[in-house]
Amino acid sequence: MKRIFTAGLLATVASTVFAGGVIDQLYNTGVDNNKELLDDGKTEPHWTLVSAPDNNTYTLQTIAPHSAWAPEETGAVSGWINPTGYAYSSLDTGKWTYELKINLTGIQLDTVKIAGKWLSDNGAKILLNGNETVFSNQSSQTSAPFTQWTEFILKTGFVAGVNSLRFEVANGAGWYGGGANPTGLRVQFDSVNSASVPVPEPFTIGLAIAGVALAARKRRK
Ligand SMILES: [Ca+2]
Repeated sequence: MKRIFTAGLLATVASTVFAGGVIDQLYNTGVDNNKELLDDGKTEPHWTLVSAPDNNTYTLQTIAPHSAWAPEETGAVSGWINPTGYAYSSLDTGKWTYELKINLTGIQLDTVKIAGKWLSDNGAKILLNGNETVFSNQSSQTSAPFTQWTEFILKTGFVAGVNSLRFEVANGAGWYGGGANPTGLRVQFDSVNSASVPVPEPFTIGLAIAGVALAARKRRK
């Protein structure tokens, strides 16, 4: 009897803790569907530009980085992107907002932890589902945002279903007092933790109930 009880419990555990919880849509900038770095001059497949200071519509492109930016190292798993496909394009000052949509259907929201880092020209802040996070490197509009990685860890603010992750890149005024100047973004996810919503199968629920019933009977004896 004790053996049956144990078996019932084990079956339940096995069915509710099954592996999964993979967040498929977590793509670095500049990579293909297999998360391999794209060549320069390709259409960015996952990130979109949702607002531009000049109100034009752009399709994001992979780019060879500007000489002032951190280079893409050998074996890089993320790449620079911008609205024109050319890092030296002079683009308006103001907010260039990049977005990645992340579907968390079937994921336990309180288990989600996404850690990564970004480079941007110029400073950017992260918004999750329209809400500002604490992650920003806009306090420095010098070279730091595009030469030194800024790290982030997102653990709260997720919603069931599709989530909006935005990097609001503030293109600063040109260094020589000019207006339009280069802008771009590079985002890299380094670690992701998440678990599936547990879905016990009816068969194992039955086994568990049987196990509990047997244990109760045993206790009465
Ligand atoms: Ca700039």
